[in-house]
Amino acid sequence: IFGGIKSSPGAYPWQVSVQARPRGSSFGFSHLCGGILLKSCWVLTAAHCIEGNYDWQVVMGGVNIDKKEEMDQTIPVIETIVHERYREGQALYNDVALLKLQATDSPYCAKETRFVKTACLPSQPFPAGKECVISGWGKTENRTYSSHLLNARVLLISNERCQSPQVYGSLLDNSMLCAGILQGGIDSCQGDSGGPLVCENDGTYYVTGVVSWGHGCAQRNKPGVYANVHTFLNWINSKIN
Ligand code: 4AZ
Repeated sequence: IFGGIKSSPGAYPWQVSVQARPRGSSFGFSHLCGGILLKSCWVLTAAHCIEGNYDWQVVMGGVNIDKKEEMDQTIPVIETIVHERYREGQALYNDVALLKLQATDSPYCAKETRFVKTACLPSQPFPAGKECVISGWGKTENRTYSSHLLNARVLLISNERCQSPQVYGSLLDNSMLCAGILQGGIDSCQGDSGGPLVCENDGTYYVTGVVSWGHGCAQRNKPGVYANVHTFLNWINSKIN
């Protein structure tokens, strides 16, 4: 996150760290992407995160990914589901995937605590200009990953504006959503991918976007691009219900 501030424990309780290690190896897991807890046993992330022959796990509850914290819950992933029409081209199309977690205390996987809670799926899209929040452990303006979970406020940008030639032109399709600050300075970045863009309404937070791509990070006229969760509701519900 560029232009962010440190998050307090429990402020973004749906945030997860998606971690990988080469399949079958005895290496430790390392943070690869963010993710979003939708249900006790389901995490939403970006499809481009789920590539290669890896074992996967998710860690949630804590704010520091470099040390073990009391509120951490670490859960193995038992199945990865990448969107059937995910495609990597000039842009990332249908960049969503679901991770099914291992039940620890059947039927529960993640246990709800002060530090771990699910985010809601939106029933309506939010309007352009709405102030929403991004969070993650990705690269910052110091060009290093952050060990502490950071967050930043960004504005939703209309697709009409984001499809203008000075911004992303025809790279943008309707399953994508832009958010940021067109002047630059505040954005998601590498390592935040798969993580949440959430918008609040009446005290409830709704997952509006999944960090997907952008040209660089926090550059003028190059806002972050997010998978537009509203357009994937049927896909998500068909997998998790
Ligand atoms: C990346 O490389 C990446 N500024 C993620 C988000 C953004 C750009 C790049 C958005 O994973």
